Amino acid sequence: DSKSALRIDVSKGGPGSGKGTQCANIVQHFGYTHLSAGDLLRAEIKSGSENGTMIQEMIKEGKIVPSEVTIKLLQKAMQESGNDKFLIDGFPRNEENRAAFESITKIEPEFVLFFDCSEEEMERRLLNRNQGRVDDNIETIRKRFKVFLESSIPVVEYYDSKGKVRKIDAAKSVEEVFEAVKAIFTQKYE
Ligand code: UP5
Ligand code: MG
Repeated sequence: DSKSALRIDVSKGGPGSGKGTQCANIVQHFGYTHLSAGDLLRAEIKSGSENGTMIQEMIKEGKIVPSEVTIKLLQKAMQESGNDKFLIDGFPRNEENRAAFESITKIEPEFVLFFDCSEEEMERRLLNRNQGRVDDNIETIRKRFKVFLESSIPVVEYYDSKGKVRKIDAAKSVEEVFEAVKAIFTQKYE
């Protein structure tokens, strides 16, 4: 069916590992549509939707928003883009997210970029970001790290067992990390 013609890659990595920064670079070079689940959820809060308050509370606590909410936003953004190549950033965050997305959309990622970075460095980046995110305070950051280890790492392990994970050392400079990312995408298209 038409859905199986869609191709997605997934960008994973802890809070502040540089997913958003690198995805912005990737779309410019490789023609993907970048879908940040976190950005879509934050836009939903701003739009004043009925789910907004619930989403805001969950983000403040570093918790994972129910799958059906996030998946609906992703599907809508995919349809509206008119593209057939997507880079999904920061989703799926737990096994339930992953299974629900695959069963609803029938899409599996071609590969998964994993931005590997120490907590120390991620914490430094998040505390320096200064963009007014409600979750960029030390209390919420600690909760985000805990959820990442407990819920998101198992998703990376699942994809790794399928040979889909491409791990990148994300502790280097933005330029150096992008060189490593480019090598992966270039190989993919060869
Ligand atoms: N920076 C980037 N790269 C750098 C480098 N190489 N060297 C030095 N500095 C670097 O980068 C973070 C900061 O570091 C920036 O200031 C950047 O300039 C600098 P960024 O690219 O923004 O990192 P990213 O990994 O995207 O960090 P982000 O904070 O967005 O990650 P999270 O995974 O925490 O946030 P997200 O927006 O995905 O999710 C937020 C919340 O939404 C979640 O905690 C959760 O509550 C909710 N959510 C769901 O419930 N479900 C979802 O599916 C998705 C989100
Ligand atoms: Mg991000």
